[in-house]
Amino acid sequence: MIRETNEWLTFERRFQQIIQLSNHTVGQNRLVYSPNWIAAQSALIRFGQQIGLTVMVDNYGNVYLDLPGKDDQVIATGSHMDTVIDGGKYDGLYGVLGGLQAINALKNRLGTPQHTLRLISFSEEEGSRFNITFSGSKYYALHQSVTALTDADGISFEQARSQAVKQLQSLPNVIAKRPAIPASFTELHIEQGPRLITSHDQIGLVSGIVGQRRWTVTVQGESNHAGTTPMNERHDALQAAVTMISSLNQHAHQLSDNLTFTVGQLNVSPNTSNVIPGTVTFTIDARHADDHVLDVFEQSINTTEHQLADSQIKVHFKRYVKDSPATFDTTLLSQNELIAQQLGLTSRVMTSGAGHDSYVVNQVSPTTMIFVPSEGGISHAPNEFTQPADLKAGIALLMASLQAQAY
Ligand code: HGY
Ligand code: MN
Ligand code: MN
Ligand code: MN
Repeated sequence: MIRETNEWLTFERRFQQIIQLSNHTVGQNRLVYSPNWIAAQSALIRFGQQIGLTVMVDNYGNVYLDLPGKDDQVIATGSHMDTVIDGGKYDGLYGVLGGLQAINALKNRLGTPQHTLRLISFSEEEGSRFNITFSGSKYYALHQSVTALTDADGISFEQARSQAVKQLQSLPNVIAKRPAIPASFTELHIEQGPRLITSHDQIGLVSGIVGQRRWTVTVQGESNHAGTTPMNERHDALQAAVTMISSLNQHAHQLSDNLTFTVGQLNVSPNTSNVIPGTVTFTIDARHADDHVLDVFEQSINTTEHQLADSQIKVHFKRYVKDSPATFDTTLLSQNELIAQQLGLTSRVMTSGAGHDSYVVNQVSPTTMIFVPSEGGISHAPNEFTQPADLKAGIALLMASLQAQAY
């Protein structure tokens, strides 16, 4: 287990340092390539160099900290550094600093491993600044690049990326490089849901991830005067959006209890109290373990436009995420199940309702995830919290799993 000595205090110190760097109005705010994000990745590079790891940064700002082994096979762990807006403290960051802690502890106890141990801090996972998810792990694992995208302020992905990467790659003793894919990848992450707390298990061993699709929807009506336009002569984009959203919500419930349907973002234009909204844009996030259910739901999205009473209202859907359900490596999972028992940790096998970089790395390398409980099942919110004892248990299991693979 992680000793109560300065090792744990070091983890907490590193954790607090990065949390301080990223506090927003109420929660964490480390949008990819933002100053907070650059400061956090720079702090991680410093932490890695302080313990003698070699540091690589690739052209998307993924940070790689290596403990070189006797041969060049790589056993990797890691997670992501970006957050949602006003997010929690643990989503992503726990897996990055927990992975560093595990590698640091193994180095202290066992010295040079047979295989290289790598910590990866992926640049972006959430899709909370640009309309794309997993851009960092897709660049590393799939060699995929991002096409032209701009954020809400009109800043291009390319401009934000090149400026931020230039800063990181110009730090002392940083090698500008995208290393090869690993022989295995294990991501330590909070569950972000209520199941471990409900079942009173300390550890979640993740067998796979549900399918996920995201759309941006544009509803085009006609702006007009709020006081002089008769109710039967309006083309109110917001009323149309509300009608569509509530009928889609109803349809999602009818299709399956396990189909999650979320409208997280909604913008009204011109967003003025005495003007009938002319344009409304909103997002849809839909997830389910069965791609067929998502297909049926997607068909219903396309038909809601025709259900609108006002034919003058135009609706445009643009899907920007379509990820099918994924199954993780069973050998790594069974190995972790055994190790958890040996460590006296209670565990359960489960799927993930949240997306993760592991979804991408799993396409090229044997991958598994280790979950720890989220108090109250809360995540993507400032009161996201995990008990220190649970944080330690997750790191101890990760450490033993990496030791079994790399030494
Ligand atoms: O949205 C998700 O599922 C993840 O937290 N990015
Ligand atoms: Mn995450
Ligand atoms: Mn997240
Ligand atoms: Mn993730």
